[in-house]
Amino acid sequence: MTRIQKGTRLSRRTLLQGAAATALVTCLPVATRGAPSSSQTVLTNSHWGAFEVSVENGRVVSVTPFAADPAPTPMISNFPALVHDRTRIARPMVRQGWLESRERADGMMRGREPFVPVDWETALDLVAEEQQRVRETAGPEAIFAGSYGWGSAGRFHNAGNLTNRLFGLTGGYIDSVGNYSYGAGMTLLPHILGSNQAISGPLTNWSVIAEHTDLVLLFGGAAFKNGQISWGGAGAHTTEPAMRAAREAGVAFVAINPVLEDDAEALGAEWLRIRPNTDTALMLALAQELVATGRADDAFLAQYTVGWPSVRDYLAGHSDGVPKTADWAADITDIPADRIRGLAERMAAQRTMIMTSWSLQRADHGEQPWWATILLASVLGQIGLPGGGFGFSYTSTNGVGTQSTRHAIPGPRRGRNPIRRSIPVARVADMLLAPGEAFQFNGEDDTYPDIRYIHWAGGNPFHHHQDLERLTRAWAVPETIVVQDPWWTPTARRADIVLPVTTTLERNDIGASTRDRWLIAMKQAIAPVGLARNDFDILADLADRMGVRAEFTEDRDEAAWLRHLWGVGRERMAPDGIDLPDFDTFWERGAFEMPIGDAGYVFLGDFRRDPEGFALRTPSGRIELFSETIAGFGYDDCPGHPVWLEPREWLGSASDDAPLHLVSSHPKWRLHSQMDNAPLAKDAKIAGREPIMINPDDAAARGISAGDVVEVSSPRGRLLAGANVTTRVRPGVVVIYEGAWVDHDPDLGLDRHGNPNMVIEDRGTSRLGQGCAAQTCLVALRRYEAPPPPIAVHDPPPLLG
Ligand code: PGD
Repeated sequence: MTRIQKGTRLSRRTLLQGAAATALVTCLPVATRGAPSSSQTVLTNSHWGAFEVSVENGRVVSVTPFAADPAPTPMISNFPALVHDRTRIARPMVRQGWLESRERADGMMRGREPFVPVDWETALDLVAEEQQRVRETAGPEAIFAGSYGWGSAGRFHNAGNLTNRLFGLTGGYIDSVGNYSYGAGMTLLPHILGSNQAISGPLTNWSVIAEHTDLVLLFGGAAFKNGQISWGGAGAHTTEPAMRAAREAGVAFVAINPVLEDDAEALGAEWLRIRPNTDTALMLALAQELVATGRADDAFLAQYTVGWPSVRDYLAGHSDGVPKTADWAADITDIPADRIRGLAERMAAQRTMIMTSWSLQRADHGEQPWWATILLASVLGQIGLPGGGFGFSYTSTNGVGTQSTRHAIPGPRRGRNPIRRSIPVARVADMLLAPGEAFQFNGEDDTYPDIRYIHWAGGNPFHHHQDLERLTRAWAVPETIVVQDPWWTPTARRADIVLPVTTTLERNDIGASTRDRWLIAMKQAIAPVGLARNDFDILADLADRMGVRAEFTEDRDEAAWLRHLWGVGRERMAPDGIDLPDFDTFWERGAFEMPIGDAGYVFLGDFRRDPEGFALRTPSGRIELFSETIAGFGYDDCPGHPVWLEPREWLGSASDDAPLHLVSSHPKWRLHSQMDNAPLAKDAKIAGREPIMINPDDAAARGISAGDVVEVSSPRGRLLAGANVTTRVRPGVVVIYEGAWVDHDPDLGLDRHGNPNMVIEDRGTSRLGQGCAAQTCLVALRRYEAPPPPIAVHDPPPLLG
């Protein structure tokens, strides 16, 4: 190990010798180190839920769902193959060109050059040296460690947090704020409701909905598939059973969605085949219909909201000359006006719950459908009543509205970032391409920093970011990029230094999600695969080189951290009457079930009962239908109250060049890009590519049959996908689930595999939220006539040696 001193630089000769000496090892198949020879079964937890892992001779051979899980996902069956897949990174690697030329290497060659295997000492010396060099020559503001991504479950081994912790201790870094899931919504809601509880919960319990609600409006549709996933883990998948129970109790559902998912049928939902990105217009028209027919709850609006007169004028058309009538919305949404009027009548006559998905705000002006949801619910006046009102997360992730007791097991503190500077997370390519350029975000003005070094752990921007060709150009800008990941993802392939990480089955942790009532001892099942190491150990050894090991580790190893974090959580939860066992007892038992919490919980019930005592943390203390704060920002793309603004791309502006709207929802068979290299996702491919759902009318017009390879294009780029011709998608709309590993063919200039972000524009939702706007995209579609090129992305990249 080399302790990095000012100006230290490893010679190229030393590095290449190290590489040559280790090259032989990388030619061997990925194997486990020190794997137990006997069979064993251990319990663990994951974003896909808890399960038991059976191990034989050091290999994971099968998994069994956690006994208490009422609806486990089939995706856990991927683990045996996934953990030992050939795309595991066997050992640390350095891009050839970077090894030869270091910061002068051509950034556009990232992802196109072979890798040179090196040993851990060499790799970590290089990383530490690069950080030091950049810090000394360009300052901490040239380091981006705002690494974003789902990583894996476990309170301790949280790759992103640990990365932030190290870089905070070594002088600071540019961070990112917000997320791709609900970046626009989470910026908006504090202005309107005073908090993000409408996203993070607790929300009105499903048992209350089953008892009191007559009608559930699902803006964004029903999505059991999204309920398979829970950030941090799930001992119990509760969303699907809760929705089915509500259905059995007589609740009626209306799914407002361009796509008919299986679950909408299971719920007997009426399907309103709305045009994508037009829900705001429908919501405004429903509100106006309630007003025009005398059904608006004026007393609720007067007592619990501010700004209603301005919004009422806008709905009536007094402020812009356009009354937001059912006929007006019918032209925009393609939902007949009498159905809109009928729906408004039903809503007012019954106890109605409005559930709006995260995906709706992941669009141009994505703040508007969420603000309009709150407006519509306010006009209806049922907010805070059992089974009435609204919520934003019910159909987007597991466990919302099924329990409200929250664990308090912390992770290691992220710590302070001395330079306190960040960008909105989805603006990463703008930052890299335009250093010094001004941007606006939630009332603040700032400029983008000049980034020379990127450290990414636990995320896959070459899946999650929009306009991947543009990201490729942006990614070429920094001098050095380091990626920590277990697999050769598209992002790992585009790094200069790749550090291989263990999966959750190769380490110990505590599994706990705020949306789940189970705390799970995540026990190591197998030895690390290849030379993989835990993120914590990698970063601790880097901390050593940077002279901050003691501050980073607090003199604890994995075992000591788990004991410590459990102890802190135990102390924090005791005053709430939650009696956690001591750590040893928990670890031996393997799982702890938290009390269920308030099954009768009603979101904003307290506020309704006592609006002064439970005033919202907004400037007015009430629901802000008009926000002076937001109006004061002066953003024409997000004015002071909810409005219909034409998206920059939508079916209302479709042309012959781009006649179809591409929706890229979350997949049924993987989590984002995780498990794309596993059996379920691979089985779902069509002609080896990600499926694209096409309506039979659109397919026939283009001579496309089921199973064909098709090309999807936009001004941003091109991709190939496999045709799934189905009436489950409305005409004019095509659907590709996000997450296929991009497989760019530089000669053909297209993605061979079907990542929708190849063709989606990279622009924020508005200057308020600057969120990811992936659901706004028009494309062209044609049958691909040439012989389809083979897919290479599920093979490891070329290695030297
Ligand atoms: P994941 O595939 O979960 O996607 O984007 P995100 O980057 O979070 O990536 C997690 C990465 O962490 C994987 O590469 C995985 O291998 C790695 N990993 C897993 N465990 C570990 C670990 O222990 N240590 C380390 N170092 N790495 C680990 C998700 C993002 O995509 C999100 S949240 C949303 S909501 C967006 N949704 C859409 C969308 O709807 N449509 C489009 N077109 N695009 C989207 N992108 C966004």
